[in-house]
Amino acid sequence: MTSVTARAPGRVNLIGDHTDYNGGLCLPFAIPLVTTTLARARGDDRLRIRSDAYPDGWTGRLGDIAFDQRAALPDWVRYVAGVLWAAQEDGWPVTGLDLVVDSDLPRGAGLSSSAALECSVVLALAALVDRPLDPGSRQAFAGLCTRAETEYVGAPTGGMDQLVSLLGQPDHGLLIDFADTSVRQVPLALREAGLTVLVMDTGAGHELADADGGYAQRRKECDAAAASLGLPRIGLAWPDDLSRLDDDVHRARARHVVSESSRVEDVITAVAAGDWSEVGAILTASHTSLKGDFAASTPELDLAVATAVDAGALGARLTGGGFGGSAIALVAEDGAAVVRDAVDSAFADAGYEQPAHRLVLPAAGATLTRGA
Ligand code: GAF
Repeated sequence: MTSVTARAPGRVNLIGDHTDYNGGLCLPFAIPLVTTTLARARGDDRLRIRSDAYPDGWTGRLGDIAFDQRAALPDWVRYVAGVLWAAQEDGWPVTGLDLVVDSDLPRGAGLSSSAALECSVVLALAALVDRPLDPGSRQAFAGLCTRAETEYVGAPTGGMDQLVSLLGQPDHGLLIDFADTSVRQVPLALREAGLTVLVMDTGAGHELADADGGYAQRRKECDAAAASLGLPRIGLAWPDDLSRLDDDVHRARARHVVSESSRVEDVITAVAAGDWSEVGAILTASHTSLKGDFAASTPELDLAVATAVDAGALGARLTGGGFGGSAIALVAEDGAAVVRDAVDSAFADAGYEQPAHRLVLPAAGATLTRGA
């Protein structure tokens, strides 16, 4: 029986956080840590899902993943089942499947393990049902995965992670404009510039699917700010609209979103000019905005960012949703160890758990292999 293996990466967001669901700009890149799904079509309606990376495999029938049955599934299986559900909704001929999932992405680290899981499943499924796998199709698959996450799992996320997992390219960032969901590959010649990105996982897990959590609350605040201005999404506001927001909190959230999209544009300009010091300064300004106006940081993330910059990083910021997870620092290859050691010492002095560090460069998006 035909089997396929799909590998989908996690991501680092270089800049542009909490802009996707607000209709703004972001510039993430895929990283060389992946989730792998080995998939085989069955001749019946049984689903067998298992993993060494996740607890509690699950076996059932296609009927058991119906929308109103989803609460009975183990947490991580909902991300897999959500993709199968969304594919069925889109008219894909989904049959019974055997799925084996593995992953080297840490969960809760803000590196998009959920999107990598969804994207590995959707790519494997697409191959099994003979869908084309070109970039345009992949963009549609990202939308399908986002619906799985927002509607089936109930995590009110915005779509950046799925797009970059499916469309990322080595040595490129993916500029995404969520005003119209258009994408453009942006060369990021970090290697040639002798630079690399240090990911500092603070170990403080974040949970985007929590309906009462910070991420969901910020999304509501942004929606309320947009509604006050009569806009569909706050990322579509002009800077001079912000003074019309009477609510201080809404004005601060909106100021972050609008200024963050400008910072993405400024980073694109600085990258094109090869001005990496300027890129670093903009990353640090992004963190200040995420910490202050958006209140999405934590003491651990702030310490990682401040220490990295003091120790010679060109710039640093939290990456992804915040409220825990990881920060990134733009560092010279030969200065990375100094930055890492400084962050470790600062965490030890503060009594925080030691962060996990990784050096990453923009890597390939999801790939597919036919046969086991
Ligand atoms: C998380 C979400 F999944 C993304 O959609 C995005 O909103 C990000 O947080 C913040 O930029 O990764």
